[in-house]
Amino acid sequence: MTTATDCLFCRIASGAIPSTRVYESDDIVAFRDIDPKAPTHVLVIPREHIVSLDHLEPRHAELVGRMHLAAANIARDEGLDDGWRAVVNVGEGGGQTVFHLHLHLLGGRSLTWPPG
Ligand code: DGP
Repeated sequence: MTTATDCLFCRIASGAIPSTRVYESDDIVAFRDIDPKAPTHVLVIPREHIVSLDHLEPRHAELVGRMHLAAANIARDEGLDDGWRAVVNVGEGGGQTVFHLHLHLLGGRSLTWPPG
């Protein structure tokens, strides 16, 4: 697994920085966002240091699928029966501030479209 010692989310994945985990597996960790934008706001990340969707390689296809399956299972566990949203910000212009791939799972309130 690739890790970056100076990457915040690598350090959360390893447990060096505490977080409120809701799910983990061999290759994925999910934890609550520190600054939630909805009653449920969970970040689903790969343990591997991948900078963004722009940095995916073909070998990551199943991993990205498993990240979405994890999000759907967490949404079910959180009781988000009315719907929820999965968002991935890509690059500074896309609103990305932490450069380790993460899927935002948002739910528990009415979500408008389009996002800002
Ligand atoms: P983005 O803007 O898409 O890169 O989202 C980064 C998210 O990461 C943002 O919603 C806040 C969250 N975040 C930043 N630092 C921490 C942290 O130390 N712990 C947790 N749990 N979340 C963090």
